[in-house]
Amino acid sequence: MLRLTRACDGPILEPRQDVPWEKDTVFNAGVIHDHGKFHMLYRAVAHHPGDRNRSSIGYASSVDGIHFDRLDEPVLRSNEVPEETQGVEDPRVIKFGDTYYMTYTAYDLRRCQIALASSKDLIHWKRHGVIISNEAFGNNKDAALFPEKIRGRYCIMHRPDPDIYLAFSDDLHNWTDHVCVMQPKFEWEATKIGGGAQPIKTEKGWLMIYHGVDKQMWYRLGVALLDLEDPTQVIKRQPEWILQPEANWELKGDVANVVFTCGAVLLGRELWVYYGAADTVIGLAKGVIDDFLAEL
Ligand code: BMA
Repeated sequence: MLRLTRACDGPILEPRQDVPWEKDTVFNAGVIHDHGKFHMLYRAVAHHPGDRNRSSIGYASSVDGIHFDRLDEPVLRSNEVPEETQGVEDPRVIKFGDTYYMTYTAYDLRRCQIALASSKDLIHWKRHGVIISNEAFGNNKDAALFPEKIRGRYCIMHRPDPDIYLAFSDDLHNWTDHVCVMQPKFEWEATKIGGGAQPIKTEKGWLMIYHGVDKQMWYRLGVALLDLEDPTQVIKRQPEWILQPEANWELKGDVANVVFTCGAVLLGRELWVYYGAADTVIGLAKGVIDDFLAEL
């Protein structure tokens, strides 16, 4: 059975109390390894008494993947466009050519929708607006682009509650051929499942690390392998979770009992999975890709 191993005793990123927009929590980070560095886009929240939380997205970078340097200002703020009045959440990042693309949840209190932004340097982002609106699918979250075209088209995963869907596009804006690929199946994911890290290409298929929510609202991570040529086909899905809240900082925080990933990196044969813990801090867990491929 596959399990991830925690890389450190504690979180690798915690809120900076002296930085107003991220003074209370940092979590759910998209991560990409490029030009010899780890690049992290993370969700940050400052609590405002009497008001609802609003999330921003910050940028951090690191040479060793554990010690990150952060910017003083967020790279994407809430409330700059009507669809994002209540926040920008849960970024996932990939790169096509020389351009980085970030999918994230645009939240305006009434709706959660899938939005897209692009950047040449991971710091200056251009908004492309909502790309999967809630008109067709209701509240939607957990979108991640595949880092390569599939049979000539872009591919995205998204999560109309409670299932994981894939969709296809010629231009990253108009998405068609939506198909449900995974539904809740096991007890640890009985309430809902959703995409996690950006899909990772391996020789045997697309490795998908996703999250599952049980009836008690515990968030755990699971793993599945999707067909390389046709990722709507699930090759295998491990019945057991690969990471669950166990450490104190995963069990206690803004939202108790949560591990939630938006980004993973394949470094040689090691899989590095970054995850939000209790919606408050960021942790790192690792696995060996050969173990995953042998099992899946
Ligand atoms: C989900 C998302 C995540 C969050 C999780 C647990 O619906 O909003 O951002 O980590 O809930 O609160």
